[in-house]
Amino acid sequence: MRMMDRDPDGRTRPHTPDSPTEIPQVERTLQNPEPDLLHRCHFISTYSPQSPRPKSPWSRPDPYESPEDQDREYVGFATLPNQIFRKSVRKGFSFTLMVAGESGLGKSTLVNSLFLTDVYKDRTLLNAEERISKTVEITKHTIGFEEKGVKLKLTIVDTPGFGDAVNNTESWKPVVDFINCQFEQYFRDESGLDRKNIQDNRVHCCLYFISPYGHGPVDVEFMRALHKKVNLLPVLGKADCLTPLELSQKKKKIREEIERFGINIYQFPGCDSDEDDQELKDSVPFAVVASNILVQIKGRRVRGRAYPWGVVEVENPAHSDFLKLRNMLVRTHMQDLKDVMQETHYENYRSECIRNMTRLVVTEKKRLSLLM
Ligand SMILES: Nc1nc2c(ncn2[C@@H]2O[C@H](COP(=O)(O)OP(=O)(O)OP(=O)(O)O)[C@@H](O)[C@H]2O)c(=O)[nH]1
Ligand SMILES: [Mg+2]
Repeated sequence: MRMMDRDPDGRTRPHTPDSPTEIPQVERTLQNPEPDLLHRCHFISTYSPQSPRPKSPWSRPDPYESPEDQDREYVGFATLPNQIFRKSVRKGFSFTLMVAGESGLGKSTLVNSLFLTDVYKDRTLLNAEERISKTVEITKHTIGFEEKGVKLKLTIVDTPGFGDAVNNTESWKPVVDFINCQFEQYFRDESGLDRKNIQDNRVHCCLYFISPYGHGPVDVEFMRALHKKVNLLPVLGKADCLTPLELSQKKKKIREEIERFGINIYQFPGCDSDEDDQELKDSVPFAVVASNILVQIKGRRVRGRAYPWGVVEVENPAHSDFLKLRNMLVRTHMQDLKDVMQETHYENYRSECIRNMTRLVVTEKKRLSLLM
């Protein structure tokens, strides 16, 4: 194996395993093509649909390429991140996203919009509008994506919305049970003999939908039941129902209540700069608009909601925080969400399990010693 690269002037420097061309620039090419749901409408829009090209965190893949490095001698461990990168790409990535909240707030529609695919395409329903129907039980859909050679296995956990029953207390219970069940399964598997083929279905993030028309004690109760078990991100569904002023007032009120009721939502650890981080924090709860319909505006096809007075474009930052949410989930914080799940939520579950098991063993020992 060649370990050293030779510069044109003959000096050697540590071999960098990846060439820049191998580094994926995340640019979407769909494996699952868009369902052709074209609705023809013509409205004026100044918005350009091109979202900025995703930035690679590996913008300098060769850590020894700068001219000032050429005169120095190195051992070569600055290539370690590249080695991890190569291994991760080979293995592929997985992510499990859950949606929860009141019924009819657009949870199922949003997950379809987020990943530019039809999560529910296996359903045999009549037309595009009916493709997503009311969610009546917790469902899991797994989709495989590939972008620029990077594989992602995405699992969507859709939960039935609450609010239809007369009594909505403990509506969070099935959702919490589901999260616990995944932890339990993982705990059992990782304590077993065959740890190579563990199916990891633990939930990395839960988008909790809050109604634009008003929120109440059930939302607080629901979020408090979830916040110590999962990375909780509140979102304001159907944000097109609010004016910009109403929206900012509503967001402020929700942030205050989250603080007042001691709800621990997912904390952004900081990404490219603290400014980005602050912007994300100020956007909570993300105000989202979702649609499964493609609308034609001045020759462009965009995901949107067509009203008699105009079109709400899902991916237009002036219309909703949809892009901010998706960028955060996919481009900037996916790995952190996974780390926090593993290091905080799962670790809490695991230590609680071990404490309970130890307690049981001690009690049993005491009981046996009394019998003797
Ligand atoms: N105005 C508006 N309507 C939306 C939006 N997103 C979805 N809808 C509509 O709201 C209705 C309910 O959407 P769903 O995605 O089924 O809602 P849900 O939260 O999954 O509902 P449950 O499965 O009953 O919990 C559908 O008619 C959608 O077209 C949105 O952002 N704005
Ligand atoms: Mg649904």
